[in-house]
Amino acid sequence: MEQRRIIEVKQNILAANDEAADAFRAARAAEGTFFVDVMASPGAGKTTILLAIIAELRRRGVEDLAVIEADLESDVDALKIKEAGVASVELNTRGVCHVEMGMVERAFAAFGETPCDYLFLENIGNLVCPADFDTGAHTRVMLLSVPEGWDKVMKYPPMFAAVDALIVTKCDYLPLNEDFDMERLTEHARLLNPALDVFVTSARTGEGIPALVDWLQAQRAEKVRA
Ligand SMILES: Nc1nc2c(ncn2[C@@H]2O[C@H](COP(=O)(O)OP(=O)(O)O)[C@@H](O)[C@H]2O)c(=O)[nH]1
Ligand SMILES: [Mg+2]
Repeated sequence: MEQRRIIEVKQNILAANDEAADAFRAARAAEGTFFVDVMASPGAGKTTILLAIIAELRRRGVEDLAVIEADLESDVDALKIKEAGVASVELNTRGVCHVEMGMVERAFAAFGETPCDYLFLENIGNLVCPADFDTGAHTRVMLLSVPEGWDKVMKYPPMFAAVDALIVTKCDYLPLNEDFDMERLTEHARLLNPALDVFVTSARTGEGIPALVDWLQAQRAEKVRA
């Protein structure tokens, strides 16, 4: 009896969140803002790859960029983004392990609701809880860094099933991590998510970043008013 009540409450919370997420997604699409949710474990390279993506977008003449930096605490990542000259809002969840719509709406309002071409969310470092919560993004991506090991696809399947793209990061470590099996990772991930796009990248060397940005630009063209 107790267990059933807990499940009902979770379903109600998720349903209300999904409704708000759909409204947010539609509003941003109508004003030309493409919203990308970036999820991964702590240290997988979220902030670093965001800075590499920002640099590549700028090389291509895209300047209107903004980042919501979610963390349990601290403004460390938000400051790194600001130092790169990009509008950034810090979203401290105060210990909550995921980001939900009320938080996204408040963070977005803090930008002054000026439309931009790309809005990124660096989600909480966590491969579990964020998979459940729609943040109103048009595209969801996850990172898996080479040092974490390819077998995380078997341990955290809901995250791999929830995203549009898997971005393998820190591929400059591949020569040191010979047991990282890219083929098995891709095979298992596509069993969970047949439509998954996979990118192999290094923010350190720049490998794979142009291909990833090509894909982001194509996603934007498909999902958002020009
Ligand atoms: N070798 C290497 N290190 C990286 C790469 N990307 C990030 N790092 C390092 O990994 C650590 C964590 O990166 P960070 O972007 O802060 O991860 P986050 O916690 O997911 O935002 C930092 O020391 C980065 O310099 C990469 O492509 N190659
Ligand atoms: Mg970070």
